[in-house]
Amino acid sequence: MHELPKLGYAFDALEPHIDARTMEIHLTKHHQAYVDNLNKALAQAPELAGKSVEDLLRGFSSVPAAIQTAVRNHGGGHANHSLFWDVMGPGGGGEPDGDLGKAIAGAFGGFATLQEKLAAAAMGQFGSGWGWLVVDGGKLDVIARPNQDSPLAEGKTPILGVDVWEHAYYLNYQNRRADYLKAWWNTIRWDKVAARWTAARG
Ligand code: MN3
Repeated sequence: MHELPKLGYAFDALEPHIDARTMEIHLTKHHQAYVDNLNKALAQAPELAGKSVEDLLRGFSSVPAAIQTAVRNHGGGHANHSLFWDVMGPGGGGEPDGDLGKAIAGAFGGFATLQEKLAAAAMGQFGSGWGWLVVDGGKLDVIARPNQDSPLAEGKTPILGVDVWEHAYYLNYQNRRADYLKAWWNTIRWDKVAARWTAARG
């Protein structure tokens, strides 16, 4: 059975950038629903028991057709949100340094350009979806994907992602997605992103 991850910080720890009420509803209602619906679907495929949600998505083409849509939506939702909570935290923000900082400079020219590209991708995502910084063939790239479509299902490894479903920001920002995106950078734990970058390169 898949389970909701423990948030490593309090619901109000990301204020004023993300408010406590949004965090609580987002984790305990939205994310919980993805977990519950994933478990419901997987009850029909006992051969997949014990696989991590990341492995399910990486091996998406071998998921039985009858539950592919559920794994894509709810498995994707579970994996995406688990990453999202992990790469944010109190004391976040600032700029990436070390190997990741160098890689960002090499791929995009600098951190400011990465911020512009990710904001543009996330703003350009019509309706619900995510903006992602991914590792694709060992290289960094910025993409947007609709709904809960996980980059893992197309062979890319996400190391940073921003949820642009309205449930992620509407209470505090209403229609101002750009303001939410700008504030979100202040929550990023670059040490967590750097660890994912190192792991993704093998
Ligand atoms: Mn969400």
